[in-house]
Amino acid sequence: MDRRTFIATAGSGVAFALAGCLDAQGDPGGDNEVGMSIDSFRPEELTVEAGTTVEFVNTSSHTHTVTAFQDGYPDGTEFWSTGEFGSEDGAVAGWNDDRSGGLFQGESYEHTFEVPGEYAYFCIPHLDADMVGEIRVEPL
Ligand SMILES: [Cu+2]
Repeated sequence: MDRRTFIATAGSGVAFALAGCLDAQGDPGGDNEVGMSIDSFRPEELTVEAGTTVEFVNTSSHTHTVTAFQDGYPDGTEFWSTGEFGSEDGAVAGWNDDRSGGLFQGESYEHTFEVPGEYAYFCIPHLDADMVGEIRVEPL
């Protein structure tokens, strides 16, 4: 198998795995995945090892965001969010302007957590419903 064939094969494998993540309950299908109901992250708390890429999958019919709290991530790491905003204020403004950062039904967002610590995040349109979550990253 030459390199190009290998890449094409690997790519289709990823797509297949993604489709397998979704189920009817709004729950994710894998260890390092967070699904979503209409107003909550599932699970709300997830513990992973440093260096893990977590996939946030919108398993609901509502549009959500995954947005770090401005004071909710360890020193030495950067703000993270759908839409790749640089701050919580920027993410909120983007959402209010034109729904930037919105994750629609079936879409997913990935973030890799390299530094141990606690990462608190929320969904901008559903903060009033207490749609918040936390990723706890443990040292290897
Ligand atoms: Cu939401």
